[in-house]
Amino acid sequence: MRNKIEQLLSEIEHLAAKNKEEVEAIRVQLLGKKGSITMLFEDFKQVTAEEKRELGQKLNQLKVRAGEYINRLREQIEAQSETVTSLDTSMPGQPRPLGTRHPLSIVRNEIIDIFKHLGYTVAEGPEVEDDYHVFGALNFPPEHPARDMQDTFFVTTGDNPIILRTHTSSVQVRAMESQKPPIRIICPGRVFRNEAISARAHCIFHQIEGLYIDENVSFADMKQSILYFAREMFGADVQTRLRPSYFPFTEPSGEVDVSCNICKGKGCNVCKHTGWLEIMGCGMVDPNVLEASGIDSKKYTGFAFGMGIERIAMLKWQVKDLRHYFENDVRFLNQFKTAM
Ligand code: 2NM
Repeated sequence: MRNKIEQLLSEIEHLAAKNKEEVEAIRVQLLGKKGSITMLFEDFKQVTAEEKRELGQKLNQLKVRAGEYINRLREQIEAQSETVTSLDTSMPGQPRPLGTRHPLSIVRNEIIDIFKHLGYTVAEGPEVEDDYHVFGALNFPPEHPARDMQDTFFVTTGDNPIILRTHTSSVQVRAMESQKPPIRIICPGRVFRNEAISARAHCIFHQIEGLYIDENVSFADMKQSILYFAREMFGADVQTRLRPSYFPFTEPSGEVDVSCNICKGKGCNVCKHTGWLEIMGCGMVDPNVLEASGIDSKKYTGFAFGMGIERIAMLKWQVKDLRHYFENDVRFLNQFKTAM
């Protein structure tokens, strides 16, 4: 009898049924009037007194377990048939909330698209770089303040320390090292500067830099490319102006302003009553930079430019605080649903 109980206990673990009828058949087979467990209770009457206690416990356990298994099978089958019979194909679908593209991605894509029409291709490179590709190859003198710990995040120290790139020009250096002119690339990416976080500064931000090198590339070519970009980005009636500036890697260098699209040049808070908004820096690539990367500066000239994506997006949508871009508050992000 003990063996019979053990055998049934292990058998019920493997019980399976495809429908209600099969569950009922299993119930009858085990617990029905002539079921195998019911019959065991009959046999139990003949058990000797000293075995009664142990076998009685075992037998009750078997009965309870069998009941539980049968109930579980029945529930499974009912759950299956419920989902099938309650399927109403005429019901409207469950609305799934759509995500939004991040405003910085929207602006980045827009800028890339504009320059693609001028024949630029996208180039990317490492965010963790060596000092040489971020500063050395770009004509930064050894004591330049941008190399300072205050501005740059260091990963290692030493001769050619590993740092986080402070601009995407390092991608352009790598392109100049590995490609022959003509080179026409646009480099979007994250850059890192050791700044205190505020409404106007963040330690991580996004840049797009462009580079065009070929024979006879002129300052006029640069001006016209930038004007084309400004008109595509801010509208056909935008005005641009170029102010002289200084960067180690370009000579001459300039800063580009567009007419304020909020006050139309009359003067307002956003343009600080100047009527102009700065959008980028630019310049003719310094011959030292070309030569450092193995490009013959007697044969080739080029121009480069760089802009902050956060800044362009701020101008486009009048975003007042940089920190919105990094906090991922859906109340902010949802405002750009229609802009993608
Ligand atoms: C800027 C402004 C002016 C620039 C220069 C180069 C390179 F690699 F060709 F030398 N890349 N980007 C550049 C020039 C960037 O950003 C404000």
